Amino acid sequence: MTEAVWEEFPQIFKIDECETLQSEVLKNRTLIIAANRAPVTLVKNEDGEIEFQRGGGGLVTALLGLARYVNARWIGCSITEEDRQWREGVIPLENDEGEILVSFVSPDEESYTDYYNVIANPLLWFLQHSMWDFVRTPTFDARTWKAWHEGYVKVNRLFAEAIVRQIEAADKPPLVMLQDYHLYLVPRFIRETLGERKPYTLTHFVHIPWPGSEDWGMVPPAMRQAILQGLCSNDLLGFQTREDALNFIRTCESHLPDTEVNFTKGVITFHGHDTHVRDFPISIDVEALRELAATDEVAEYRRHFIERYGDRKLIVRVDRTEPSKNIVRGFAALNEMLELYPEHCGEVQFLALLVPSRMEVGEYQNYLDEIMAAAGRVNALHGDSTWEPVRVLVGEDYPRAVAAMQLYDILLVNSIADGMNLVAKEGPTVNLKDGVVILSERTGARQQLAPGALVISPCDIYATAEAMHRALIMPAEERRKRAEFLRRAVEAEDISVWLCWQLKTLAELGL
Ligand code: GDG
Repeated sequence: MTEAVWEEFPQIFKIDECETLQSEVLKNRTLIIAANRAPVTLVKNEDGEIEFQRGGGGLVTALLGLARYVNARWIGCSITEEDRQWREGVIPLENDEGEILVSFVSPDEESYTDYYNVIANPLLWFLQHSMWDFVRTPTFDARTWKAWHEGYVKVNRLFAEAIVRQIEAADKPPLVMLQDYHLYLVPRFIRETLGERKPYTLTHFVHIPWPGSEDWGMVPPAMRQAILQGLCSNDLLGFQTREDALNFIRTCESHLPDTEVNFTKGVITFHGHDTHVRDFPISIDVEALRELAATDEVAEYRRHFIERYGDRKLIVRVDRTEPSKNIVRGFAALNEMLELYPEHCGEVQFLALLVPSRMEVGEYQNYLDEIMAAAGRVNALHGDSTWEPVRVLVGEDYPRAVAAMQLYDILLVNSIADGMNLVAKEGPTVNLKDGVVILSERTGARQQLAPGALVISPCDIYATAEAMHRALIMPAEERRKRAEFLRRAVEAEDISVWLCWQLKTLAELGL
């Protein structure tokens, strides 16, 4: 690592510059956000009335923040009966800063299952996270094609119809901000319906990796081309990293006939329409996270962890129970580290905080079983009556996860593939111990954080074990410098920067 790493971080956008951008770009616009998930969770109270809770997370906070400047609507897909009943309503923003209209598209249950549980997850998710095993998966059988036409295409059409209605009703040219891999076909359906009849701008941000064109070559041409044509109907298309953006352009060059691509300018021209392709690395709401980290609830968990694990060095991971997060190899790396360096036996504690995820998908149920078995193996091989090297805590508890992130000596992020990985940004933001981050080179976060982290290749269990050992014996000064780099890198580009880059790009391109 060179000294250049420790240079000052330029603050990319000042807060007031960001606010000016938001109000300037949005002042003559209507804003329409569309994402699979709405920014609210609806629950029935004791009187049978539906109440809402605003969703957490930086993305919701940042996008809802835009509603301060503009008439805004968020369209999501109904998931529960309460969503279906509610259909549409106004959500007030925090601190009385306006409101946002939230509405749902409501596919029938079977269409939703086909769209979400057959095509989006696992098919697209698995493809984009390099999780296919080509000898056995994927298979595109009659069931898959039915799910495509009667699920994915149908739900994308429902979203497009809902957005078109809003564009038609708008008194100012709408800016439509589409989110993620659930909605790849929506932009094309919108353009096919509206043509040039009304002015509007379509942007789309893809939160997950975009693999190389060879991987897309395994998707049947009709499906592949529908996805690429869909995305090439956007005006501005954002990815997490430069490599994802370049991979997308390459995929269009290889698989979308009649396309012109310009790698230098980041422009794809398809049937006379220009799509500008950029990377906008997503981030976290630093201030909100630090506020949460300072609460009594988090402090209580912190006390509990300190009491329970005493002076042991903590290796922490925080993930959904998601195969792409590579949890099993993480335990294998701990096992290898304890075999190579037995002096750490009894001195370290691996704490895995896992949030159950997509349990209705078979692969995910099996993966949770594999995780528990792998943890049990390490404990059986190395543990004794006084020390259990791995503790797995399964459950949804964000304050508990934040407390663990405050206390790690090592944060392990070893994903096989990850669009960004927000845990890699949250950890250094709240950590109190100059902890070391071991970071997979296949996370989007490595684009910004690599110089401060110990970067590993996710399948290389030996390198991961060596990185754990290196972190455990690292001199305090190096730990401090690395932790400071990571902290400042995240502070300099938090979630508001993600949003401002997109708005600035729209302004510069005159979109
Ligand atoms: C997708 C992409 C991309 C942790 N425990 C709980 C909880 N968390 C928080 C984490 C973090 C978030 O959930 C998970 O975000 P990640 O980025 O790590 O991973 P994905 O869920 O796969 O997110 C990813 C992201 O989208 C944004 O674009 O970075 O690459 O895969 O903030 O701390 N949240 C709640 N309860 C918990 O117990 N609610």
